[in-house]
Amino acid sequence: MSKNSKKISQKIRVAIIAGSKSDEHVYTKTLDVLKENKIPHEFQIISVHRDPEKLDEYIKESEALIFIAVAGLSAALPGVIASKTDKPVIGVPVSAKLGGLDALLSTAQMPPGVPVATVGIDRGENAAYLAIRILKLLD
Ligand code: AIR
Repeated sequence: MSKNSKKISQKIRVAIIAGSKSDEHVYTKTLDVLKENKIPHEFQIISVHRDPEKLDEYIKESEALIFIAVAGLSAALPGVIASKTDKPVIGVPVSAKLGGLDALLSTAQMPPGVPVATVGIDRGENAAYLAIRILKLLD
């Protein structure tokens, strides 16, 4: 492997954003799969409702190719990210209340033209597997 290609492969590929530390039981599944598969990634906790400016800045600055957004309750995070970037966004609804149905609908029911690829409730690992499948298209 040349020096240059090594550098490219180490670039951040996936950005994981969770709405709260309380989503840890879900986002650790995502992080574990990305680590196991040696996918360069970065992780942030940003609540879109509590800190929208920070989210804005982060999306603009991140060099990641894919965003994974993990949130419960009125889970606007994945949709807001999708409204601010053309990169693929994978949403993970968290079962904070109502068994996660609230977050599932918030995540999946996006308006036309602003897609969020939604995995199952608390299925953090599937978000990572989907991101890896998308990244494989680049190889
Ligand atoms: N949340 C945080 N900001 C906006 C939303 N939707 C979500 C978190 C978490 C739940 O609200 O993703 O699932 C509760 O967060 P907390 O911080 O009160 O424990």
